[in-house]
Amino acid sequence: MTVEERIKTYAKEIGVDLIGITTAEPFEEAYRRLIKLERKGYLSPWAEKNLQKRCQPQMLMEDAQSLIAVGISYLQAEAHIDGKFRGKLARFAQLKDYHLVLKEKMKKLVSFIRKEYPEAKAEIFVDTGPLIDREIAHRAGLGFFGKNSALINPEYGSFISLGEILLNIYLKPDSPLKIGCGECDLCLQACPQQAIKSPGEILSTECLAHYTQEKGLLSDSVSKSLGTRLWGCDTCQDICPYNRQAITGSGLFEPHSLGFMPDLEQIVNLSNSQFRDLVEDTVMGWRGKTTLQRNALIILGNLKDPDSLPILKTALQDQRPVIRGTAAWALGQIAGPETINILQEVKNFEKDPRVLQVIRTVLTKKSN
Ligand code: B12
Ligand code: SF4
Ligand code: SF4
Repeated sequence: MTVEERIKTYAKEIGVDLIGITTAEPFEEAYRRLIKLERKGYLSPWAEKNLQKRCQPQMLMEDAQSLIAVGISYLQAEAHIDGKFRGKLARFAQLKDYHLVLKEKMKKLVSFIRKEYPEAKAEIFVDTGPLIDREIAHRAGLGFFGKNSALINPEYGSFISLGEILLNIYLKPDSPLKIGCGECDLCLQACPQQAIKSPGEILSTECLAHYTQEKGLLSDSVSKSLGTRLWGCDTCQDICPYNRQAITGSGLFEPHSLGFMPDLEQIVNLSNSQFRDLVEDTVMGWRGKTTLQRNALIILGNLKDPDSLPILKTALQDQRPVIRGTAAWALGQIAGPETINILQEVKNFEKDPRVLQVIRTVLTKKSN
């Protein structure tokens, strides 16, 4: 067995579903694509701003020679959960934080590599690093770029989390796959925000996955578009034929304690210590409690069920303007004179101009 074969065999033994190797040469085509997308204003505010750093691994390790790309499938059976007020989590949010799982597996891989190359330098990246995970995975042969911009593996589909190891040793590179979406354009049609502007080009700040993580009050139209999404959006992946026939992986990711479809009342009432215990080891932890609770209130508005009035009334008394404003918006979605009376009353003592604006808009709409 060659050293590359030994590394790949070991990776499979520890549960890594996909592994491939590429060089640490600059990603020149990706750089040109990023410049074009930056000019169009499509890039995410949360990704590394220095586009050269994103595409030149040697800016991160001067003598870098190779990149090992890994992918772990998070496709699992989704159990249906009964209960009135439930929110939908995108698949990556249904399980414990993938960053931790991938990093642990890649650390094991680095230890394995160091048995062969004791002096090897290695840097591990998952998601939050400057490099473009999908580009590395693509060049290392893990999959192709879908028109929804996801990295799709022909067997595992696109519900795979990606990470990479940057190394200063030479490993024989793999080749990219030579397949694509063909004539299909189901994801472009399915996107509720029309955020997929053309194949592979996402206006990231219009994507619902972005909005579920964006802080602050959300607009009326975005709030409605969120539907029952509590965190993330899988619409352009759920519709993809490659995911319908995808195989599941080694099942490394464990579900977290909030369940597949969290109880919205529980989310709205989370104390700080409950948030720490239940949410911080998930991908929903990084934006803090308020953003998650705001999303839960939006869903209650979209569900339009008068039984949620007590939850919304309590939220109107919250100290945080984002929570009060979103509760007011949600109340506005529920028909009936009671909601108007509640909002008329709070209007008299509300001091925050943004919350007052929401209340006035709701009351104006209701009186027309
Ligand atoms: C910022 C970010 C976001 C932003 C912007 C996403 C975007 N598409 O621009 C927001 C918050 C919206 C987001 C959403 C999601 N994200 Co995100 N995100 C990132 C992050 C941190 C940077 C991505 C980035 O730079 N985007 C800019 C664009 C231009 O680059 P790109 O999306 O990577 O696409 C490149 C290639 O795929 C290629 N390309 C894409 N399509 C095509 C088509 C053709 C024809 C060609 C030639 C090339 C090509 O060009 C791009 C630039 O080189 C990466 C982690 C990382 N460090 O890379 C995760 C990452 C891309 N996200 C991931 C996931 C899982 C998601 C969500 C599915 C989460 C969810 N369920 O809500 C959604 C999917 C939305 C979507 N359709 O892309 C995974 C993707 C895994 C996979 N199998 O593809 C990543 C890799 C995290 C990880 N390590 O696992 N994300
Ligand atoms: S994740 Fe949702 S909102 Fe974002 S591009 Fe895909 S379908 Fe559109
Ligand atoms: S839905 Fe169709 S066009 Fe979109 S990524 Fe999947 S195969 Fe490609």
